[in-house]
Amino acid sequence: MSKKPLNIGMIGYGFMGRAHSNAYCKVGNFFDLEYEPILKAVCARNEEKARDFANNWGYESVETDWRALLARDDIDAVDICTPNNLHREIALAAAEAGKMILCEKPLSMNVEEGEEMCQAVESAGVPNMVWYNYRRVPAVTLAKQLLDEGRLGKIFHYRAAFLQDWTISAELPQGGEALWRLDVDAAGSGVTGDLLAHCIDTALWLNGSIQDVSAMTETFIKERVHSLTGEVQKVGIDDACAFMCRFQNGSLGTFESTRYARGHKALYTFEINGENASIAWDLHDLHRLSYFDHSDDSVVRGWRSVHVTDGDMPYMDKWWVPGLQIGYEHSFVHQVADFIQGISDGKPANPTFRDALETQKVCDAVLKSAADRQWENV
Ligand code: SOE
Repeated sequence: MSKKPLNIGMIGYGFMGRAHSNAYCKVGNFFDLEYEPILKAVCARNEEKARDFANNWGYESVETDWRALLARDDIDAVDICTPNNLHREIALAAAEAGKMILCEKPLSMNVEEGEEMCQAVESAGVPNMVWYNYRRVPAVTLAKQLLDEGRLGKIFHYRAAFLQDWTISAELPQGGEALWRLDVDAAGSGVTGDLLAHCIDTALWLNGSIQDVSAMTETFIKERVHSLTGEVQKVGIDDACAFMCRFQNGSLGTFESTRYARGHKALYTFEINGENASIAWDLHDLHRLSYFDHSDDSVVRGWRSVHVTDGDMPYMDKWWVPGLQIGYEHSFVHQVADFIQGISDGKPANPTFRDALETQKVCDAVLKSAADRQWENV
């Protein structure tokens, strides 16, 4: 069956631009879908770099102004891979132009912007999704299935951490192409929006709404040279953040994130403890799900390490043969596949902008709680 084209216009070409482009290239080879992504155009201010990116990934054309990209009739879906401070403006214009939108996480700089973005895509009626990719790691999707089947029983605890160590040096500048995540004007926040947002998105999906939070943040290095101005400027982002919370289902949550955990490059972990069973997952071993079932015979009871590679496990029938694992990049392929399937079914793939706004609300409450040193309702 010949597939219908889904013409993609990518804005930005950083690390996420690569991850998403790879997903568009691969999805049609592994998933049987009605639409095939076509890499129509990549857009970035630096034309030479955009052209190199286009040549490497096979984009047909290059734009240097995102408004020109949005004005094109041959673009169906816009992928926003820019720093966070551009998400809102581009998304509003893309919705007005009637384009489908795939937006990099976090949705926005804050809840107000996020609300506007939700209203824009909903009144335009355009399919929309935010790239919280870890939902589509098969072991994480399996955790969701086990929870939905009620295997854990009543949930008591949810704990998650996302640890990195790449900003420990005081010599590291802030701002500019590679380091915008350190610049509050471009990023909105530090680890809260960049890393904890992933943990919060997964938690809301697996364990339901969060009621209230009590948080602390720290900025360990108070001033850094700005890459663009060359001047020493105050650092406005949070370098580390920890918070506790109550979920609507009565369970307690503890979350921690930092870029100052020497030895950890990208250690995302979560553990859920229920009345009957517990689940744990670790990004460094992403194809495994740890599972403890209290109903096992006591003589063999213990933590199992489930190798999530069999054909009856989420997404795994699309890949190799049982026992052969997949990796980080596949979570993006799965997300594109679900997005395309959602277009065919008329059922939006999650997380939509509206779903991602819930994560934004928790992030804003966390930052406010830390600033005010008190519990904050979400
Ligand atoms: C930051 O280093 C980062 O690349 C995040 O921006 C991503 O969202 C996360 O998945 C990995 O770490």
